[in-house]
Amino acid sequence: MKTHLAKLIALLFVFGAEAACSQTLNWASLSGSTIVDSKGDPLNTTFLFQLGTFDVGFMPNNTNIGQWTAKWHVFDTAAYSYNTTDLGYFTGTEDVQDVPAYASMFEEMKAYLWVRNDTQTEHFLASASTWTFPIKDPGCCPNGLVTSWSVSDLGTGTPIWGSQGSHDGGGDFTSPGPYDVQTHVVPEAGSSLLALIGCGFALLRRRRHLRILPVTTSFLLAAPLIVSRVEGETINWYGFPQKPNLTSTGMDMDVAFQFQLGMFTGGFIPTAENISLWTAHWVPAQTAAYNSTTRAFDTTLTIQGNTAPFIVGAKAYVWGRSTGSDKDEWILFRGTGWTWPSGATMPPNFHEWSAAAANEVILGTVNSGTAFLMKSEAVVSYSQWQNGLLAGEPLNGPNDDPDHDGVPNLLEFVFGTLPGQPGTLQPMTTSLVGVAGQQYLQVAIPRITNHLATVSVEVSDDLIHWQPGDSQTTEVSNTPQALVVRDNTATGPGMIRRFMRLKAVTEP
Ligand SMILES: [Ca+2]
Ligand SMILES: [Ca+2]
Repeated sequence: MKTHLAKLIALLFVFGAEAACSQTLNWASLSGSTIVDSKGDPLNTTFLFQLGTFDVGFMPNNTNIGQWTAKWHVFDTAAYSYNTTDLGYFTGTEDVQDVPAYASMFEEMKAYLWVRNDTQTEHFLASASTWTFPIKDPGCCPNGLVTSWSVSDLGTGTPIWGSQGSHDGGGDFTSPGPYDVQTHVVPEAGSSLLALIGCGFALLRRRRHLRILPVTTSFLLAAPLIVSRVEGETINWYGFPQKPNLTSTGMDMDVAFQFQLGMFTGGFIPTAENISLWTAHWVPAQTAAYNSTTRAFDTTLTIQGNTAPFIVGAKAYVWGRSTGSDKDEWILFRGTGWTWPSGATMPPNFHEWSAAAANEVILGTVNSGTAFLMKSEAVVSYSQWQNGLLAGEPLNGPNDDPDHDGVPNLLEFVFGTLPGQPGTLQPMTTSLVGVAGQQYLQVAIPRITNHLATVSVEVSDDLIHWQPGDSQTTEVSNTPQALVVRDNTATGPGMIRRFMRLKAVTEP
């Protein structure tokens, strides 16, 4: 009976889960732009490039710069790159469908590009006449059309702060351009005023002074962000720059890394064995760029409401990711106390969520007493695997079998075998197990957990009608070694026959 059942394990190959609808906004400078500060020096990595908008009715100008931070809503933070050959450029991509509170906060609002350093002494703020955040349409754009905004859209417009081309906006500068983007400094009088406002908050931020080096008095310029806000909670989430942060191969994390604070929807519990399902369940609240110089990410989120899934008490996670040509790098962690606060608490609280305090690490390594703080793990998509092991091979589709060993590429991917070298599939162990006096068919599937494919089991009693889902099968265990699934319908001598098949699904 066992042998018979084993032979009847069928394989079902399904490819190309329906493309999710997306409404993507790409915003960038041109490659090779001259992006400089008020002295004409290239911007360093302490500068933040953000696309966002301000509170309804607030018009930023050069007299109210002290209120900008409190009124600002971040749509997306860009990665910035600079080297002497290519000069500088920044680029950001965000799907409006993925931004929490998009409809209430951004829809039909004027979009601004705000460039500033971490001490808030240098700013560039501008908007082009065409930059209006689109209306969110959940059914929009299955063909993946992208809206692109560029610094060149600014045309002959004058920035609110800083300069572009020959157009000089607010603020002081010592090195006239023209440059593509130039930040300007806050004039002396304004700096004094901001520092004064900031003093009241110095105590609350004291711990931050301990971990950010070097400490300068100009840091106080950032404080109005908190002081002028009277409603809502604030979460400062960061990776403390004590130690190196490494990738799976032991390299330093670089600027391609991006960290998000967010949560998983629908009761989904992420594990290292279900990583292929994370993206579909993930809702980010905020994105932070990784600074490879300070080896840190550090940003602050203001909570002013509790729109689902960001309800009070929901578990928050930090997910760090980097995309490469042959593999991605992921790390996912949280602290036990990182639960979403109420946006209506008075007086507002201030939360510090540090990677160094993370004690629930789902993928990668964090704070394990080693010489590094964080270490990510490699994650491989089908297309990355295809580009590596099937380069130049025309039969590279998921159902193709270029090595004629009877194992289609998708299953070679799932089980980690070589698609260009004939071999056999990893054996799937089937057995009959006894539960409460009944016998049930069970299978152990030794799939590769860091390959982004979803593996599931369907059952049948006639090999014609197949039934999927939790009501039909029970996941006995899901470990790095194997996914073990048991049929929910009893079988055995004299009873109905039962069959199982494996279904593998992957994104292109
Ligand atoms: Ca094959
Ligand atoms: Ca093979």
